Amino acid sequence: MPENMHKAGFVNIIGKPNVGKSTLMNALLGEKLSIISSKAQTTRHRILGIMNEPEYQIVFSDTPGMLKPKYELHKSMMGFVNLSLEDADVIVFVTDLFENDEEIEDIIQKVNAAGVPVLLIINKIDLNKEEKLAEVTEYWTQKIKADVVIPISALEGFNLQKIMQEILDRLPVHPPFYDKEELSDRPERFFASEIIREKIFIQYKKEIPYSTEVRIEDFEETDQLLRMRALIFVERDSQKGIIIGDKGKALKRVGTQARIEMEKFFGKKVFLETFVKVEENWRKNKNKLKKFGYDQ
Ligand code: GDP
Ligand code: K
Ligand code: MG
Repeated sequence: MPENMHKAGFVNIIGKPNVGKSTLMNALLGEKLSIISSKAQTTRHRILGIMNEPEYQIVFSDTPGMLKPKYELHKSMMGFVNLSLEDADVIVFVTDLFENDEEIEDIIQKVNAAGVPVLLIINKIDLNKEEKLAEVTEYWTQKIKADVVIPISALEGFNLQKIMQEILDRLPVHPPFYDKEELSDRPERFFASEIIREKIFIQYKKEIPYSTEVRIEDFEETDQLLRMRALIFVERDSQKGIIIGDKGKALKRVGTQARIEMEKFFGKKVFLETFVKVEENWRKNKNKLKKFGYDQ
């Protein structure tokens, strides 16, 4: 194809916590890049997922759910959301059948003022096929100035082709932004730490997932094997015991589940060691956040 016909752009997925943003990005890419759990605030970073075809390159971003910041980590998370409003060529605003605009009125204003096309996605229609959709569509079309409204099920893959078509129709003619082999801008060790965080989000209750951060050290790769040490940081000494669990069983389960998923993701054997450390109140401390890569 002629080079001056190639399309490329940034398609940024935003919305409230738990509406299915990460599930949608993974489903569009056919690749699990973003971690998913039933708990709000699972996604903490902006995560790029790059879709490469001969004729186009779509750079998707998954973002943390929009919320009113309650501590420093939230501020950094909302920084990622705001940034993604600034560089978008297309905004994919996701909601579901149950959400309202509480707490996000000002971000909605920014979405409407962004000056780029907005696709309004109503997710989870597998949960309630017909009845609620008209009412929810009516509600959101009054809030969001959208080009088009698309009801979908990210979980069941319903109407994803429609999203792709609407994106491609609006994608600018532009050379690729990234190497066309790239799937993301993140190093492998980032995905390793995210996989561990997902298992922690799924396994532990209350404050534990929110108080936890994961760092990967000594990441070594050979043809057959990936070897790494994971440091799991918690905010207080008492949380350390909870993470480790009786006779170390809880931590062992996290390690095993993470290893199995990493072996699928990286396509090779993984040797994973886990250590738990206390980093007091890291979520509220700017310098500690910076150290963990939240420098937004
Ligand atoms: P995010 O916080 O917006 O990124 O949402 P996630 O992708 O982490 O999903 C939050 C929860 O909603 C998870 O339990 C998903 O399995 C679930 N979910 C996502 N999409 C759908 C959907 O289309 N239908 C149903 N029933 N559940 C979904
Ligand atoms: K979630
Ligand atoms: Mg998410």
